Amino acid sequence: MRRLIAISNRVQTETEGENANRGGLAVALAAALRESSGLWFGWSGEQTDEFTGQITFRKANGVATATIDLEAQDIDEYYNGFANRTLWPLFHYRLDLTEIARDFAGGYARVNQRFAETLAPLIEPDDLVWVHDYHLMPLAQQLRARGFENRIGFFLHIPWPPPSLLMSLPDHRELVESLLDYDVIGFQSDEWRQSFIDYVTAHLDAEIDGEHVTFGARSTRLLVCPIGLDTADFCSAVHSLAAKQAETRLTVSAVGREMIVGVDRLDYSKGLQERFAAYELLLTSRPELCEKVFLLQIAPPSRGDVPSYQQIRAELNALSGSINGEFASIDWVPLRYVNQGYSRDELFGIYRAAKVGLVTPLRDGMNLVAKEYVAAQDPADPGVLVLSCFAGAAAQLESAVIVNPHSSEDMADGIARALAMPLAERQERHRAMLDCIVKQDVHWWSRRFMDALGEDPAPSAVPRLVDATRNTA
Ligand code: ADQ
Repeated sequence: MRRLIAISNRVQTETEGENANRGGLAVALAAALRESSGLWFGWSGEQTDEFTGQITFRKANGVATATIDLEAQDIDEYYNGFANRTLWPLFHYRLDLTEIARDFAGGYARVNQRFAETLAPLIEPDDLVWVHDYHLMPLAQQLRARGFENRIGFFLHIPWPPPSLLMSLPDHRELVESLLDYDVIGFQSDEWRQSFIDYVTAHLDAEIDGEHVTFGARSTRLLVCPIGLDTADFCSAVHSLAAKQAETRLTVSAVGREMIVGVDRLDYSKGLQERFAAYELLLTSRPELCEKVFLLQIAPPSRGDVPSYQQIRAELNALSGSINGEFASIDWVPLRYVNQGYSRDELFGIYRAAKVGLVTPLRDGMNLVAKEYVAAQDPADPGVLVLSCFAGAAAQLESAVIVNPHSSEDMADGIARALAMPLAERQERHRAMLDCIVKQDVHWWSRRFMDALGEDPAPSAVPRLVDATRNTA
């Protein structure tokens, strides 16, 4: 088996441990790397006075890691700047929150260069290189410039925006061209791949042939490869004490009321304000539900250095206060809003205690919480997933109650429908979703991507053919 070198912005180090609040990427990557005895390279999350390129090698949860520290200016311009204030909002269709600054773009280019320089001595000719996410799009170009001809793949965990949005980025063309130095680009759903193809077709002199795009001498495969859960590992929590305790604690404190749960990083893409507004409408329009239900929203803060995140946090504090002020009684708190992280086992118990799982992002590459909620249910008496049509997960979990997160009315209807759903329908929907979550788990995902990465390159001279992936109707 060829060695895998995975590269992502952050690498989870041992000190953060299994119980830390880890993003979807960290959970998925650890599983993929353990399987292939690979090396995981990235930023430690630490700041240094001056960048030296010194690498710290560790073993974390069975995975070999190599990390570097970054300077304050790098963190400001590359991470908080271009990654989180430019690309993240833009790629989540939030042009209103997208900040364009040359310093940010300069920092992004500099850190990608530093990653390539530091990583170069670690790469052997036969290694497969797998780069993750929007922080590191130009990395293949940087490695190619240093003479590396390894197979290099890129997986985009977030959406790819339509061309008209992407063009707000001053260097949109350079960014896309740099991506075409990869051999494989993976997308979470066909919608994001199609947006990429739309851009390449309209703005570059590139040729599309089925799944391949040829630009200059290189052919890149565009692969739809939805990320999955480490389902077996996650479901093993059914036997854990922490899960049982969390479930019991919630069931007891619910005193017979039905629980609706939301679990999200505190991020504007997750549609939390819209969700609170829909819940408020649910209580206003269906007073018979008052005292009968409550919403537990778990939302640990993230990216606290970015102003838009400070703002959304303040808005959510105000909204939750106002909902509780309006509806609460002496022994009923309609909205329990918690800014805290929980272990995976505790989350399993929390999901299992909830009659409804509310996953309503305005835009999301995939959304693993939707899959975790389904996986944690008791098949004999499962809860119902209410899922945004704008999450990548909606393409796979078609048996969820699908809602439009921009419409409070649609969401309130969806929640009411979920609360009233008969057992047989709940079981049927759950079975269909669980089947997909078990079959297309994280191992399926990494194998699918690695198979594409390891396969022989497509011929570089591809005849000009009709673009078979476009709907020309
Ligand atoms: P994220 O935006 O971080 O990831 P998501 O897929 O929802 O989003 O994953 C969040 C993870 O964090 C889940 O595993 C969840 O259990 C965990 N988590 C959330 N709240 C927590 C809490 N309070 N305590 C502990 N853990 C918590 C990005 C993209 C997604 C994509 C993933 C993976 O934005 O669209 O699904 O990468 O590709």
